[in-house]
Amino acid sequence: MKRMRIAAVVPVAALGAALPAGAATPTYQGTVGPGFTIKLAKKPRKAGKITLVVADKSSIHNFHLVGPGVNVKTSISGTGTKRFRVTLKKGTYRFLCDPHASTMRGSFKIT
Ligand SMILES: [Cu+2]
Repeated sequence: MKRMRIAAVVPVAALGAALPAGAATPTYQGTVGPGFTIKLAKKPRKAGKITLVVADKSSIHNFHLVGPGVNVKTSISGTGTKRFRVTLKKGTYRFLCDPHASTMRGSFKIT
């Protein structure tokens, strides 16, 4: 009978890096409007592909995400749900409403 070798304990950080290739792309939900509001329900932290789903609920606002390698936006007059597949890299990303960028904005950092 063969002897079983006990695998070494794998550090938690290594597990995170060893996700299967077919792992689902994480989805993040952005919303603009109603009223003068813009938000991202949960902020991404890690580099990699994501799907950004934006609910644009206003015909006077848009949702614009800009940062390293990314520049996507919904139209100001348009409304509805839009999906963007983007690849995040290290750095700071800002999301804003272009006509009201001084007040309707937020950011997140990929480290
Ligand atoms: Cu606006």
